[in-house]
Amino acid sequence: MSLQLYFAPGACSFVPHVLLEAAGAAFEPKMVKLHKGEQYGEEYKALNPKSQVPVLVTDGTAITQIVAITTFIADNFPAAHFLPTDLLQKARVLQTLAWMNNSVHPTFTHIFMPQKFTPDAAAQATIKAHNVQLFADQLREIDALIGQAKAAGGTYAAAAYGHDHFTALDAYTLTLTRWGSIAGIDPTRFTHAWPHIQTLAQHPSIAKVIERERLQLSMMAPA
Ligand SMILES: N[C@@H](CCC(=O)N[C@@H](CS)C(=O)NCC(=O)O)C(=O)O
Repeated sequence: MSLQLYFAPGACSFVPHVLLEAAGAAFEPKMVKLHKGEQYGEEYKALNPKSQVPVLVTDGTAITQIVAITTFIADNFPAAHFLPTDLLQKARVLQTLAWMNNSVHPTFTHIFMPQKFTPDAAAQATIKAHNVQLFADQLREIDALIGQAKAAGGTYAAAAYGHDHFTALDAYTLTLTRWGSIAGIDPTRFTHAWPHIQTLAQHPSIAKVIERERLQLSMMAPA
């Protein structure tokens, strides 16, 4: 199986990027420069007409959407235990992954790209400020999930659902909490998620992706 992952540094594509490394998959990382608008070029739009990363190309066929891509990776690399085999546990991991992707992630889009939602500059400032509050609440929910996983004696987020393995939930927690720091939400206030992310960043496969994407875990200026 040939695999190419189209990713942008620091974007949500970090989630499948880390899963592929953690699975030990042979894949070709293909960087897309979102700040240069490469996603709007005809070549990229032939791959993903929605002009977004990530895209996983497998044997010439493109798959989009994090939930679909990470499920595909989990199914192809079962030894990595990225999804539980128990159907109830699997549904609960997917319910939280879907929430991160369809609710938490778009909140940040309202902060980072308010111009997508209105051309009015004053309204953009209102949208941004409102969504910073929403995002902080959502990050608190994620923090509580990690707290639940740890209280259950687990190491990884999905331990909250009885599946103590590294999953897309951990990778997304890192990405969303890091994005919070871009929005001025201090990640150190998340007493479960912040230490969790720092530990994750030490794992060789995750460290490799952090290095390839040249990421800092927190974008807050040191106090
Ligand atoms: N629901 C989509 C979200 C993808 C998405 O929002 N990608 C962003 C980066 S995090 C993007 O490519 N944005 C480029 C743009 O909007 O121009 C997924 O799961 O793949």
